[in-house]
Amino acid sequence: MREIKFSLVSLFFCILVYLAHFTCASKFITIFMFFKKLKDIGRNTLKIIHCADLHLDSSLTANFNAGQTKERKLELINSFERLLRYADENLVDAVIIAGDLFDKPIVSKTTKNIVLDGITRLKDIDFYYLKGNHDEFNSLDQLRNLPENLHLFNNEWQTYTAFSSDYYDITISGKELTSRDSNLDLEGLELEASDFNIVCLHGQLTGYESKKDDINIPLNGLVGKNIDYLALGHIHKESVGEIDSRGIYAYSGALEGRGFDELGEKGFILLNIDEENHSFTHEFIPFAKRTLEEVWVDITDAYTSLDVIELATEAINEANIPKTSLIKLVLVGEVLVEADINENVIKRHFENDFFYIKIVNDSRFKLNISDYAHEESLKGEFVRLIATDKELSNKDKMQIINIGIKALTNDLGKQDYEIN
Ligand SMILES: [Mn+2]
Repeated sequence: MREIKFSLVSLFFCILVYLAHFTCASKFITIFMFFKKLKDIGRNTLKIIHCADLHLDSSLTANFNAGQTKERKLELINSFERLLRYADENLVDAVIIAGDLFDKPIVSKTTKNIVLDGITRLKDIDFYYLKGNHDEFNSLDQLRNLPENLHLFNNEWQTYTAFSSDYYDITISGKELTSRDSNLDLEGLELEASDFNIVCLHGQLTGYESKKDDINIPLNGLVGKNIDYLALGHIHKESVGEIDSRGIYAYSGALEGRGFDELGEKGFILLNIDEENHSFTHEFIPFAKRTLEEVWVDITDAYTSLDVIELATEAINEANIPKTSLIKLVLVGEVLVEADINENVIKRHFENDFFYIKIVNDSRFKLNISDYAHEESLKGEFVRLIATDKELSNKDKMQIINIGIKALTNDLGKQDYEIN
């Protein structure tokens, strides 16, 4: 609908230019404001982005080298910049940031400026930013000259009338839950049944597996509150579910994955609200510059590092992983104790193919205890001693034997320990 709006606006602009010859500046402004309001007539779809958990200025120290950390930090900021460009180019009307825009209380000057400057430049888009547990304390609140199109929340319920149509209002409400005050106080949330109501919160919906220190949002408390869309932040994986017969909740997930506990596509949710019939659609838009992927490789029967490289290449190709990704290669299966598998060689092989690769060797040694029944060696003695122990569980026996054999065959070098 914004296309129609633009053609209308350009037509009116021509008239305005013509009128400007005849009118004084103040009248010109009045007429301009009139046409600015007029442009809202005739449109019937509103586009709203729901994003969360951008964690700008995250330290990202785990696993990366210094160069990768610096690059990835810049990419997180760049993704926010890209999101602003997307909103502008796709004629989005509002952006909801459901918490954890920043990773820490202290935000770099550059990051703060990019956020504020970026929002200021998009005057036609309203930003609704609710703080999360990571950015509960940040300096935006203390700034005097916040952009006019940036709307904040606090620890009391606050409802903004984001848009008004001939039919009803579209409201955006929120309450910041903090470590000091995590009481949802649902009695303070009153929404008109006739409006289209969006509620924004940052925390853990109960029903999810929750950590001890999490800020919980009991889903059953939100039933019957006239919520159409609950825009949530805190869980970094996108998910959507039902609140009641009227509304749905959604976690947009993070905009970029930062560690191997945040695998797969990351992005935001785009809402299209049809003003005329009070309906809306929601769509997950994958947006991350890079994704983190986990690839499991069964290396059973591999004997050398090159065997593993061959198997891993197959698995990576099959998973169709882009070169921009960060990969965790998990080696599983059972290998012979005599096999020589060097993780550094494998890592180096793939290092230039991807942004980052991590090798986790979860494979186990293959061992047939009966093979050692008659072996006259320290190894044989050791295996028999552990295998016949009556106190140890089978699992423990295998582990002890694996470690012992590894020590005897690899770490103790090429010395001959055979008993004569
Ligand atoms: Mn959070």
